[in-house]
Amino acid sequence: MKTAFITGINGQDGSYLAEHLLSSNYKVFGLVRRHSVAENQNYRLLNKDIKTYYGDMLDEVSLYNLLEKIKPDEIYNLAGMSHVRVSFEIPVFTVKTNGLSLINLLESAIKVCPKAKIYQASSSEMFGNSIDKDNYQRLSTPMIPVSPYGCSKLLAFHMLNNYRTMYKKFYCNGILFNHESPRRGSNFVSSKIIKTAVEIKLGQKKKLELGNLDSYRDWGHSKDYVRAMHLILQYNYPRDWIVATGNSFSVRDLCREVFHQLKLNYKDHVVQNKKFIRPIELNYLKGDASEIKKKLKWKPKYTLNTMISEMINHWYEILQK
Ligand code: G4F
Repeated sequence: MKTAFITGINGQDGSYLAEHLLSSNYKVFGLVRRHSVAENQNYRLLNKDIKTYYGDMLDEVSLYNLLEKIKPDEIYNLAGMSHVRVSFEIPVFTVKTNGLSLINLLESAIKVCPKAKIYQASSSEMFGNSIDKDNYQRLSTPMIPVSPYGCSKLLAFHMLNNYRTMYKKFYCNGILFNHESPRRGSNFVSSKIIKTAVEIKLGQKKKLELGNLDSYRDWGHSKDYVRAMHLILQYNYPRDWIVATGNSFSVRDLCREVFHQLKLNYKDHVVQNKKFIRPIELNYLKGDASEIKKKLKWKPKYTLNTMISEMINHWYEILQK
């Protein structure tokens, strides 16, 4: 029985990954930060076999002690400050939490569980507005981030690669494009649009306020992407991978589809509010995931439309109550 340690286990990806690994016969441990509202601590962790410990990516002592106690075979580093717009307001915290803290994890792992494989949650935000001539981003596309969040992730990306080479370790970056689900926080655009559209349908709200409607994203489903994380650590050798659907839609397209599924017209309800416009925008993301599809036989099960309907049903259930 293999043992996995997941940082950020109570997040969207961490919780799905924990369930996926349990179903693959792993023992699963996770790191959680203390939350002042006890009910919010583990609310995404539905399986009682998941064992969690308090800790913090910025507290190297907690990481060291936990890794020494658990001695995991695989570490998935999913913890972090994941909101791009918020990163403009708390840049130092973002860089410390997402970038510098990885060094705490790597240094501890090398000392107390030197054989552990490590997966690092890297992000398509690292590309910034770089785009290849064929409109895709891939491993060779220049990484020139346009947000503190993107910079923090790029620092971690390079750190992990350095440690992999220096110490000859099985450490891998998964460069994941946007991925959503019913467990997505409602301040990310997919959840915000779907939740508010359902509130409008139920007569609880009239308007949906958004920022830029003309940015494009490659949206997949978190459940599909956590399967990719696991496969990445099972490959013959350590390397970096792109995980994406290869399709790109604008925020406006997403609004159109969500409201259409609810038999509404987005034009009647969506208004722009400058508050949600970012100081710099990443305009277009479309990932070339051909390598992971070919070499790891990974394939998404969800389409954008099936994901939207699952999220609509989720918010209906909550909001009707
Ligand atoms: O849903 P978003 O906040 O996601 P964003 O910024 O693309 O970041 C997500 O994906 C990254 C991978 O590329 C991850 F690394 C990161 O952790 C996160 O998961 O915004 C998507 C788009 C942006 O262009 C934004 O400007 O939606 C636009 N948008 C328009 N109105 C809005 C809003 N975004 C949010 N959150 N809220 C709005 O009202």
